[in-house]
Amino acid sequence: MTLATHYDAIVVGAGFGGMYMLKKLRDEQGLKVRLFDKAGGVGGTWYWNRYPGALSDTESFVYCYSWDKELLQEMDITTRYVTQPQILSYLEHVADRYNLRPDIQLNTGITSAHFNESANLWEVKTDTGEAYTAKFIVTALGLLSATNIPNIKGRETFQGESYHTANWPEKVSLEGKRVGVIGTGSTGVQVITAIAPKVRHLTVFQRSPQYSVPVGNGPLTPQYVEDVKKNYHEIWEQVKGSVVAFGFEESTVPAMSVSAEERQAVFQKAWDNGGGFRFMFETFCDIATDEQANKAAQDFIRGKIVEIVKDPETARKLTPQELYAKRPLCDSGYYATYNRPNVDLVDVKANPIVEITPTGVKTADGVEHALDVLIFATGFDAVDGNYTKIDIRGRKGLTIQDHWKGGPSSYLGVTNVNFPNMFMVLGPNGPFTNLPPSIETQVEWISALVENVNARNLKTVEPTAEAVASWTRTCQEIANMTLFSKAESWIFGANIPGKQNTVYFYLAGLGAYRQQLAEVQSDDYRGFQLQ
Ligand code: FAD
Ligand code: NA7
Repeated sequence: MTLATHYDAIVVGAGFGGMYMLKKLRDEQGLKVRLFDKAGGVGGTWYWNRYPGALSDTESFVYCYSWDKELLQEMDITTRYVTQPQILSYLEHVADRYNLRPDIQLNTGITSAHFNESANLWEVKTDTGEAYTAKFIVTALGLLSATNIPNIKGRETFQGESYHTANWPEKVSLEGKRVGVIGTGSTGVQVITAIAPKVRHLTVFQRSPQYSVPVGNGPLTPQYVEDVKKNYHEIWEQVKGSVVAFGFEESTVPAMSVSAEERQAVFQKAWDNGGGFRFMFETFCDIATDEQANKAAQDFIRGKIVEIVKDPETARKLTPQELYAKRPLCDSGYYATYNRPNVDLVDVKANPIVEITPTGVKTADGVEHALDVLIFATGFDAVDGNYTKIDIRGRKGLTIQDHWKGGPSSYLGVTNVNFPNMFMVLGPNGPFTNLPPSIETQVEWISALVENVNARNLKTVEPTAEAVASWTRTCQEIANMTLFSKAESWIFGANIPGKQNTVYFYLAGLGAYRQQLAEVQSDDYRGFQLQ
């Protein structure tokens, strides 16, 4: 029997979260740390999602780490948004800049993590047959990372090429091919818009139509970039005190407090400027909370769809009638894509997919849509999806699946009762924001807690059951104040058949979240059992 190698801390996931966690624990606390990722490279989301059109819809200047002041000054910001290859190369640069790679083990999936109560250690196993122990484990598994491929009859029989957008191979040629895309979420909107001009024919299988506004991408002036770099300190202060952390001030004006003409002008300005979160949160303060305000935004976007899409029947199919309360989308000409002669839209709510055949997709009307390539832009088993794939066991062998059978829970989005010394980056009921600043917030807070535990020579830290229950209740109460809880999307687990439709986020914003963390810390880690 070979003895398990011991580390002070094991980190899982080499995205924004895991890499910063490795740096903090190794370089600032001098711990012996090993980071594992099943991917063949660093980057997390941006390693996996290489589909055409993949772009962060957070603006470039705030889709990065804020902690490396020199890197912020060195960054080559040229366009308003950053593409997948740019973000991947940024994260690869971070791995090199901080010499993280020697402590990162790629192509290694964590299959189990069991807490040994007598030794107060995590026992970790990998899909490469290795065994490790560690005092701490930090799971930075990604909240949009476990892919969702719907179980459509005949899926395995398809003889053409088939890809999920989040598992996109290095080189795929779509030129001259008949391509089908299932899914019209954020990813579907991006991939559809990007590939339509290249493929011979594109068939889009749409289950739910989407509200989307222009992204407004384009080159930035040197003056703009200079101003950003000069003001980075203030920018991050604003971001970290704001709600959605997207780098703009959220509006404080209720939509119905202004005249219809003014409202229209505000929406038009936001439409012309671009950005999904800006449209939802910078225009008025109550689009996500008030039905009337929400309807005003819906009506505006519906009006745009009719204006843009030439064929009335296609426009009708593309027009959502539901609340505007999913993650707000933005695009580079999505609706206009349907004016192209090589693009067809199939409404699979009215005309469901009955099966995937060796040569295409068959719908209920009996039509077989012939395809060379089938793309699944069908999203993710979000938030807890990667957790429940691992055999994680806490005290008394409690599995994470059993622990979360009433719905995923946490204290502060980072810890769980019965799972001592385990910390989650972007775990259930963490903030719903532009994510790098939230990730940083959590990593820094976890790092401080680990330091505290070690400085006091403690064995374990875990929250109380009451603290977890209270945080879950708080998240539920906040969610109920928003319209997001009334829409069916991954934000509430509604996209996966059989998944708990419940709260998965703390929706009060990053500023409020940071305040909660700071209070808990200054109150000697209120809600935690330190032993
Ligand atoms: P990830 O980057 O998801 O990394 C998790 C890593 O964990 C992965 O590499 C995975 O391989 C690894 N892993 C998981 N399970 C295991 C296991 N068992 N063993 C070993 N390794 C494992 N956020 C924004 O704020 N703004 C945006 O505009 C935005 N756009 C996005 C667009 C797309 C297409 C997607 C998919 C996500 C987007 N996001 C966006 C969210 C994005 O996921 C986060 O911003 C951020 O990249 C998450 O970083 P992370 O380190 O937490 O997780
Ligand atoms: P999303 O937003 O979950 O979108 C997935 C899409 O796939 C959505 O249109 C779904 O329709 C559709 N879908 C899922 N299952 C099916 C089946 N069985 N049949 C037809 N259509 C289906 O995932 P994305 O990847 O686009 O975006 C997720 C986040 O990643 C995004 O918010 C960014 O933050 C990055 P539905 O709407 O459920 O009817």
